[in-house]
Amino acid sequence: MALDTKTKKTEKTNGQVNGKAASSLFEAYDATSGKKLEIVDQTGKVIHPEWMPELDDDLLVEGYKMMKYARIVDLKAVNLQRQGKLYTLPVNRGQEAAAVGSAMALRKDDWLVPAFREIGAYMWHGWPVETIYKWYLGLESGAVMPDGVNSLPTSVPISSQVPHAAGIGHAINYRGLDQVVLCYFGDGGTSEGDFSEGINWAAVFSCPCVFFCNNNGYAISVPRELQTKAATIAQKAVGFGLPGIQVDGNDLFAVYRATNEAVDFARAGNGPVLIEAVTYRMGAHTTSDDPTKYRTSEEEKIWEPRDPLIRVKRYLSDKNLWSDAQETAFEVECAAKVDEVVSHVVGLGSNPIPELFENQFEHLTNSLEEQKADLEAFLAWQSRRG
Ligand SMILES: Cc1ncc(C[n+]2csc(CCOP(=O)(O)OP(=O)(O)O)c2C)c(N)n1
Ligand SMILES: [Mg+2]
Repeated sequence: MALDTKTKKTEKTNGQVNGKAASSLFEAYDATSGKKLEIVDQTGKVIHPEWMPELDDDLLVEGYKMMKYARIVDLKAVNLQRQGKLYTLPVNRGQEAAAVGSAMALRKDDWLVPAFREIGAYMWHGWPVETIYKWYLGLESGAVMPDGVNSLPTSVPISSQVPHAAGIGHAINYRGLDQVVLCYFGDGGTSEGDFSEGINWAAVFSCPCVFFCNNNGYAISVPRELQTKAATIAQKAVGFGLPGIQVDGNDLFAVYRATNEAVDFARAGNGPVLIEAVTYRMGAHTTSDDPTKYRTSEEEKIWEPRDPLIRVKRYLSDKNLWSDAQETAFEVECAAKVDEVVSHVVGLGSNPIPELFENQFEHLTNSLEEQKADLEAFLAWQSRRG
């Protein structure tokens, strides 16, 4: 790895910027401390005012609205799938604070590198709902980066996006740009080789990457405790030589505070940070999964009152920034927007065959040519059969 990268504007020394500690937060919540950053509790009360981020009221309301909108988009998608109108899709419910709170820390020109359970982050960063539903329909157009949105599409092969994020970070350094990459993956994803290879590369070359683990307790049916012997996912940062922090992933404020700090740290040229957001997948893994086979309803009930939307709403209501009447009106507005999208996306059909194959390589390989011919023959046979 003898590549030379153009160094950025700040001097770098082991987690410090120009000789000063880069972040007192990362020191106070060091990955080995066993501490988890929590700022606002379930009742909407600020329990750690010293870490309360400076969040403009309007921005906070926008963040809450995005969480709510993402929830509505997700629930609608699950309903449509149950009616056979969309294909298998990952259920997002419960992870809205982790998705939105983290994406809120990005600038518009920063890069988003998602896994597949971050609807709120997609939407905050500029992906239209329409594209998200197209992806759930299996359409290639659902994976095309919208103009002006710096984001890779959904990545289903677990953690395969982590080296991509490192690569984007490397390119940012090489070109001397001022951007940051926010890369998501799950707790299960931290067992993959790509996770280690990507983070190691980013660490060695001080790539401006924030690695964000949505620890939702499970990798399909495998509980987090069986996934790794590490006490926390955040601790894994130590071996790579970078700051790691565990946060309450259902606390929008904690997620935003930590990600914002990590983004600043990375942008200043200090290299990557690993954030572990402890959350819970309230729904099934995907619409093809049955969680009753591997977890108890008692456990699900424990997480119900920890729903990330509840505490932001309580916080906002206590400050008279949001009311039940506004909530109802907003729900109606979102439902209408989603219905409008659904009315022209659902029923678009499946991929035209050329699109399915031609987006892969400039020239099709021999085996892809054969597969394409086989598929065309099969479809012709199917239509003759009626
Ligand atoms: C390389 C690879 N192996 C296996 C799978 C099948 N698979 C899909 S999701 C998943 C679990 C992922 O768990 P986690 O990383 O915790 O993310 P979560 O689904 O909980 O958001 C697995 C094993 C896959 N998509 N890619
Ligand atoms: Mg998981």
